[in-house]
Amino acid sequence: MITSEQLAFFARNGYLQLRQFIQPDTCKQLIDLTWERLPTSWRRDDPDTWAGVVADTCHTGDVHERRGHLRFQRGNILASPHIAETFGREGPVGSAVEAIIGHPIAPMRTRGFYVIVPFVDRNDISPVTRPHIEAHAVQVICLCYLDDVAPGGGGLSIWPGSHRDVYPTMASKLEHIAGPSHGEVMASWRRKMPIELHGLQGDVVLIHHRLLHAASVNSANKLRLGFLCDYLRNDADALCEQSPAALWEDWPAISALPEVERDSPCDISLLPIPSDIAALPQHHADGTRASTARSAAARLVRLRQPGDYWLSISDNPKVVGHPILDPLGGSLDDLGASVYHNGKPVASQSDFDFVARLDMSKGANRIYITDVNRPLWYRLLKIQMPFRNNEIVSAGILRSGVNTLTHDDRAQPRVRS
Ligand SMILES: O=C(O)CCC(=O)C(=O)O
Repeated sequence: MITSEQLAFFARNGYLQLRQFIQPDTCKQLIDLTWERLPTSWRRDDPDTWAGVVADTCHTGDVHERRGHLRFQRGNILASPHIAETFGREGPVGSAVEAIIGHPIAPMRTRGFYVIVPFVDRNDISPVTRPHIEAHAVQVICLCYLDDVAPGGGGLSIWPGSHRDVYPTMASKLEHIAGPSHGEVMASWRRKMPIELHGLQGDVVLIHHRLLHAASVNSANKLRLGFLCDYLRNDADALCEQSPAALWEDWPAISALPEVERDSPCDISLLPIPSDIAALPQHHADGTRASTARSAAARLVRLRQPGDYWLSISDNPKVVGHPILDPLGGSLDDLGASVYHNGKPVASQSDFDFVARLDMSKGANRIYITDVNRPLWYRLLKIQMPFRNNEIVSAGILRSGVNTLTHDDRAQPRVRS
């Protein structure tokens, strides 16, 4: 079902757009599921109602301060039979991904409904969103357009060809661990204008995991309605621990293409971002919570390394059983706790929860958590790959007053109040 021309296009450019690949009925069902998550005051036929403060999975904030980007990643999305049938391993999208990779895939991971609300009259904000690669392990990312996406209407921004430069800058094949040249390579691609993939209802955009991409700004008069999911090979855990070498080493279907098809230059050459656009901010500086939980999590991703110890303190009890470093709770300012490691104060590296790397000394380490005046939970994580299986070395509730956590390499930490 995937032709060798399509494989070669993916190899050169890092993406493939399968036009009208998903049935309109399925798209309509998924649109209905999206609307179940949008504010009840919003009306499908009235763009004037698409404004104000919205709570999505990432945080609660004014929709325009978030460049119109909303993500709904929880709830009954996984249970929807339309999603499993269409995007699951045996469905048309899962099969297309397996054909591109050329190796059995693991069960698909649903990311959820990604909505981009029209963002008008904001000429003082950059129309180009900063590109990224994912913070989590993934090999192929899928974005399905649930409705038509006109040019300028919130189509995915991509930097074709960037996968070839970015892949070798990583220290893991799949996890986000940056190697020494990563920052410089990212900076040079960030200076280029992306292209935007507009499309029709049912189009499926598949991208290589190291292709730079971004959610664009929607300047049309309708919502950009999308569904996102991720694919990995069934042996992804082992790949996470390996360092990248040749670009197509884990893509047997692409490796098997004749070199001339696989390795020809990218079809599109990108222009530099004009200086007047490059000078514009991504958000309004005032009134904008630039540090959303999502960007806090993205910052932590760039800092964690296998073997590190990280301490989190949160007002969300879920932190106790959660092996991923992301903050889960509220703003750091509201927590009120202070932390000392071997007598020295420790600052949080996130604006949400208290999250900090502890440079453990050999032998006994003492961590004091003081000024606890409300229910708070802590966890000490040891980072290991795959990152979703980080070791929870110790976790529990903190008592009011002073808590002492001890840790050394030979013993499990203990907490006393
Ligand atoms: O919604 C979109 O168009 C893209 C979302 C995206 O880039 C991402 O979350 O990785």
